[in-house]
Amino acid sequence: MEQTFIMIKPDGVQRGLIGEIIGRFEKKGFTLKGLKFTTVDRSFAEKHYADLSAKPFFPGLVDYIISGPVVAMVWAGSKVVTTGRKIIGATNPAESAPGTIRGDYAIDIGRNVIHGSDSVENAKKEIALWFPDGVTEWQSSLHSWIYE
Ligand code: DAT
Ligand code: MG
Repeated sequence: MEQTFIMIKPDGVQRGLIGEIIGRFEKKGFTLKGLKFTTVDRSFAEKHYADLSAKPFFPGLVDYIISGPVVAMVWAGSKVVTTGRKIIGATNPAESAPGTIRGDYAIDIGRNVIHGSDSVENAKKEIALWFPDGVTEWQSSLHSWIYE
């Protein structure tokens, strides 16, 4: 099954959105495979966002990600990378549709509550970075009620 890396950013944690966000992925039918409540240091955050290192907002982005605890997760399911991005909404909350996480809970692009991998390839890289010891393999007993 396809996997994606989802992270509730420090603002999402501080604003008490952990349960709400996990609930959206859970109720959709995706399967939780990894979960970690942690803070990361500057060099780790820079590695996670390495592709954006040339952007003018990069230093502020890294400061924000290391400013408090985050919830790092691996979710599995059919097309979970693309569907996860749809659940999250557009990068800029001003353009995120209502009903998406960013559309419902964020205003500024630099406080957009949640991260989700943008491709299967990047999901693999991000999962390897955040969960070097692997994830928890299991199959939900609901599987046959969610997939035909
Ligand atoms: P996404 O998080 O939707 O995958 P991204 O990978 O392009 O978006 O950028 C990572 C994060 O960087 C994004 O969630 C918020 C921040 N960011 C992106 N573009 C920005 C901009 N123009 N100004 C400020 N922050 C920005
Ligand atoms: Mg991205």
